[in-house]
Amino acid sequence: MNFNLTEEQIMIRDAARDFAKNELLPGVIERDEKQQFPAEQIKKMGELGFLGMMVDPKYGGSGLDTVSYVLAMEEISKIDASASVVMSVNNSLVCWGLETYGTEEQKQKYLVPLATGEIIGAFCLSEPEAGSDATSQKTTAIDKGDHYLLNGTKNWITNGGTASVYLVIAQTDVEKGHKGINALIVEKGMEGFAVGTKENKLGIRGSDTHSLMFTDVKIPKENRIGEDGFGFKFAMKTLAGGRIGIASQALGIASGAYELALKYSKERKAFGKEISKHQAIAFKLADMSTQIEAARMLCIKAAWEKDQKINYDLSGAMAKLYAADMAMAVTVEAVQIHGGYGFVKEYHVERLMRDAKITQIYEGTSEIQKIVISRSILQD
Ligand code: COS
Repeated sequence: MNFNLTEEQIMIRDAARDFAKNELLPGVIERDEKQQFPAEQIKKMGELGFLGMMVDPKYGGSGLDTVSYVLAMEEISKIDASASVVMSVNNSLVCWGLETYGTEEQKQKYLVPLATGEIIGAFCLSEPEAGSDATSQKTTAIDKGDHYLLNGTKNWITNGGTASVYLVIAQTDVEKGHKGINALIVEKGMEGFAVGTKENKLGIRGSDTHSLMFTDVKIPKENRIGEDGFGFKFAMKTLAGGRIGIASQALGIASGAYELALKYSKERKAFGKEISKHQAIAFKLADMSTQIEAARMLCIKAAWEKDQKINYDLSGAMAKLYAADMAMAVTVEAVQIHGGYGFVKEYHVERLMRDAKITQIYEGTSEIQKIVISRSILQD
């Protein structure tokens, strides 16, 4: 067993750290307040290869491993989780899904501009009445011979307004249940496709979350991913990797808040000494750093398994469950260590606390991760 990172992995982590400090930190509070999408910053992330990190260079990607992706996601998320969710969705869900299951034509047409960050993508599974219960899709894609006719609504779609390409999960044959679901590539601007108003959110407020409405949108058959009826498996496979990305986001949110709390605790004095010298605070920091390290190990293990082509459904779910719950707890403690300052925006930790909450909800709630984990450990 080797816990050392490679030189390349260290280089990627440091590049992401520098980028986050230099490019994402300025204006992060304002973007959160104004719900402003970090458009310029995302463009630069694309130029640096952060939006197609694991994609083969022949399709415009950086050709890196998943461990490097986890390291970069942690660094970006320490500073700006609104930017890191764009990175996670584009890498783990959209690029990975297309590269793994797309046709050569789909890869040339969609994956190349997505991996280079020329455009960004969105993954559309959740609906007003189907989030956790993902087989209950109400959006329909009726087979019309050479095309599908897409109708329905998708909810809470990250990159909903800014994406150019959308991977949409829809029901073609109700009688076949989950085996009658398809994944379709939808382009912005297709007739009958409308983007709803932007959601006003508790956290990750810089990210661009919308409902999407489809009314008789004609999707050519060549835009279906995989065989007829593969859509649900596609969603499950894709989300399994997505969970490693969101686990790393939660890890970064927690470690960002912890680093701020650690620094503050060494500066702030109370009762004649730095608060870090009071055991009540020192023990909080001890717990926080231990939990962060445990989450980091789970994230890296899941990433390593993915790189080794070992099934990572279980390790990814464990990483996401633990990291998300940990991020919520650690960010609350980071606010507590900051006292009154923690409650005001300038100190960043209140934002990180708000950002942490979504990691327990999207790409499978903590409860869904427990279903995945318990089914896996209980199967014969
Ligand atoms: N990889 C491949 N196939 C998978 C899979 C995975 N990780 N997980 C499930 N499947 C397959 C099953 O094997 C089954 O196919 P077969 O009937 O051919 O065996 C099919 O998918 C249906 O699975 P299952 O019967 O387990 O479905 P359930 O309705 O019980 O739901 C959960 C399973 C809860 C795991 C699934 O609905 C889920 O992940 N929900 C959360 C979705 C989510 O993350 N939503 C957030 C929206 S994205 S922000």
